[in-house]
Amino acid sequence: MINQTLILIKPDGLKKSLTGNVLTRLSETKLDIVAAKIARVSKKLAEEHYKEMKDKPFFNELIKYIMGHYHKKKVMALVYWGEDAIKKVRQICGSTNPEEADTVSIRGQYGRITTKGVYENVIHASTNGKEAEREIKLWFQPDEVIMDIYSTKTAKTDKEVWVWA
Ligand code: 3AN
Repeated sequence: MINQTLILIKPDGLKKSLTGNVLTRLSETKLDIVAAKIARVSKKLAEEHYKEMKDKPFFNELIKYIMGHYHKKKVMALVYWGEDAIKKVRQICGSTNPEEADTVSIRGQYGRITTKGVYENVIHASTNGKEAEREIKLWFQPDEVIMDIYSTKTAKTDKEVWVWA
């Protein structure tokens, strides 16, 4: 089944200069990159992204971590598209807990658990199709994705836009 998935190279991955390593590992999937950007993560975006984890004891630390309080204040966000994209990417990422992840997976190779108990696992990848849609729509606007992966509509706004001077 063809599908798409949101990937985030998290602040610890950027701080450790792992972007190239992670993208090289992901290229093993032979999937297509259809969107990519470097983004600052606001509290609002972080809380929306991790809204399912709201009741977890580590939620506040998780929000600080993804916002880059402990590393660089940026993430790299990408959308990968192709046959079984969600499954293939999750497989290369490895389990959530870096200590339990397959040692040759991205999280197994590069992740760690901090003394505060936060999993710094370098990469995020969508869990399933529903989550992928929610996350991709949260992180990207339609014109930032080079394929028509979800239906779109035109809307009138009176929003001020930021343009080059
Ligand atoms: P995944 O990212 O593998 O889909 P989720 O969605 O269960 O995992 O968790 C989201 C994030 O929350 C993880 N990437 C990790 O950073 C953090 N996390 C999950 N479980 C724990 C835990 N038991 N202790 C600390 N941090 C956790």
